[in-house]
Amino acid sequence: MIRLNNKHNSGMSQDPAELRFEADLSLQRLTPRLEAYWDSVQLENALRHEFQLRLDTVWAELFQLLVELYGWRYDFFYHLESILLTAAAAWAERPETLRAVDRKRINNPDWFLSQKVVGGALYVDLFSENLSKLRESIGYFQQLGLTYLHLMPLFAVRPGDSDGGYAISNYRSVDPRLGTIDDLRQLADDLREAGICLVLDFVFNHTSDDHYWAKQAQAGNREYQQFYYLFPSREIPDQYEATLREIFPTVRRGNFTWHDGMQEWVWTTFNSFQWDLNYSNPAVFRAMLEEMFFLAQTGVDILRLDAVAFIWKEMGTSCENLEGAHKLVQAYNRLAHIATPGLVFKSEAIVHPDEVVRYIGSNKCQISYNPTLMALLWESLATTETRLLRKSLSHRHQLPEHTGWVNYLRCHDDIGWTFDDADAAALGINAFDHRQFLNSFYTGQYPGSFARGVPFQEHPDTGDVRIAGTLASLAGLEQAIENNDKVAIEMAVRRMLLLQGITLAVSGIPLLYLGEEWGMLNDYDFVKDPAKAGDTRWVHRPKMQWEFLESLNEDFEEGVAPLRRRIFRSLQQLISIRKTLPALAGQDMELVEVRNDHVLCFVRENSGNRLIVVGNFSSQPQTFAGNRLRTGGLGRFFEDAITKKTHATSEDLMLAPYEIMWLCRV
Ligand code: OTU
Repeated sequence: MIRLNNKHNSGMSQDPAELRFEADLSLQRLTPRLEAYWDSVQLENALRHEFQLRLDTVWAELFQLLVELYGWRYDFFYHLESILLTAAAAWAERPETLRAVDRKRINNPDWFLSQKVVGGALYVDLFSENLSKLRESIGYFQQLGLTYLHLMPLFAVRPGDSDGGYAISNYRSVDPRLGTIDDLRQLADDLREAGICLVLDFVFNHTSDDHYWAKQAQAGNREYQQFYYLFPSREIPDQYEATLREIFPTVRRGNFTWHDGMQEWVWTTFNSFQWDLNYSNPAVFRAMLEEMFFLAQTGVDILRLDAVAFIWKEMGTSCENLEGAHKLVQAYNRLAHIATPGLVFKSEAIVHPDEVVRYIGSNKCQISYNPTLMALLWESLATTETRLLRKSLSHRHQLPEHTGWVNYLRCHDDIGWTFDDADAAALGINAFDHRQFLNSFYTGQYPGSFARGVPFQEHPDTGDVRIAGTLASLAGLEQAIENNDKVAIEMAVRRMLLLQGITLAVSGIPLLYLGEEWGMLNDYDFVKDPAKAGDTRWVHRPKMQWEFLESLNEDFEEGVAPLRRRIFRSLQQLISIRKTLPALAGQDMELVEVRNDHVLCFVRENSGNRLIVVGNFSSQPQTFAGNRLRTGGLGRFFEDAITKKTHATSEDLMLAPYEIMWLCRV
């Protein structure tokens, strides 16, 4: 049945019926192995049965994916068996509290689309020093209204520069400066108790150069050398290089790093100390599956698939967004569905919008960052117009069932202008020139710009650049405070709240980058730390200023305290209002045409509830005829859920500079 074959032609048939037959047969062959494993761990029958039900539903799909990825290998069935037994072990070892979560989520796969879900992201060390101190902040997260917490990578890392934790030397131990695995488990439990789910990164494109596997490779161990992409001469790297992009061109030109000890070129897409894993080797797939399950068992609810676009490589391609990458994600998803079914994947693919959506699906990544919305919100602020934003939303926002966007304004990374050139061209906008303008605007060079951004990874040849900076600094607060300009401060705060008001109301999960709630500014001191100085993204990763929180309940009216208080209170209020509005749950969202290019208007609908969002992206008041909102179906009178003011469709609707309204039927 299995024909001997080569890499380009898997041993198994592509004919669906025959493949199905092969899948059934292989499962039959593996069943005694599975039974023997269950017996060895004395797993009770009910649990075996639950696993089996899920296995039966996804096996054919999983089998096909693995055949397509690895079916050409002589040892395919050995790997298939070990992958299945890895999943079985994960289910057998799954803590009962997590199995309970699994069962709830199987019955409610849309749980993350509730309007009650609101996310936040932070660095443990910068926010609260360590994990045990972070537990003391659970009350703070609740006060703000968070129900989803993304902790930036907190695992053991190489000394010195570790790319903010993204160069992991051991996925099973926490960075000793932050705590232990037990602290992490304890935190996950406490968060769950508090109704907050835990999000951690699955950094699976690369390991640190001091990970055990990398060290073994350096010591000459052939088995582990095959975990990475190593080349003795420039010949092959040069051939790949011909079609590769450079992601961190100021770190090193090209995608390969020479290793003196091994006398080999190592594939390093990001920093030179981040070694790309070789997923064409099924041993890597299985090894990382084990690491994934280990993370899941600590109580992680959502795994952020870091740098997912890069995990599969093929000569002559960009080695980004390849079919192989999609198959790997899908195979991991199916295995998680069998063994840790409550676990949700979040895609981190900051790539062209057509490619971003391809990672999203209930059998791939259920949720995904929305880099296009993020970039276009900033674009709208710079141009004061919402044309490109609306163009993009009109045909790009709708997602498949049981999936959702993660909508954010800032994160720990840079801003890249990832809109579609054709969307821009359709509006008469030249994409190249427009990106130049946006870069000039957000680095504060463009005349009249309010922004204080910093360039990141300027490409020496193409001049291409991305933007670093905090929400507040990019929205004008830094400049305004420096100039002690009250009007400019007011405008900056309004811009921030306008953007927050949009991400809290479009369909999906809103995700704050903590610090935003206080309007924290750029921190230029990162250059003093040699491990950070070379990476300008640190400018927007400031240390939490707890004195802001202390000033929350004091009532002095001088200095910056009242301003910080206002920013915090306003955001906190928007979040709590969001949670009361069932129209903001689910996926339904439609643009409303109001014939004013400075305005964004859309309607949200969910089980009979409706809400219209209107936002003014200009520094001037804007007006449009109220009856334009009738298509939104609100009736003749409606109320702004934020200010509680009523309006009538028979009158003009007046929006103050940067004003946002959430309009509901009265
Ligand atoms: C991710 O981002 C992380 O978010 C970064 O913090 C890491 O440095 C990096 O991976 C390596 O682990 O290049 O500038 O096109 O934009 O995956 C950020 C996708 C990054 C990349 C994205 C990557």
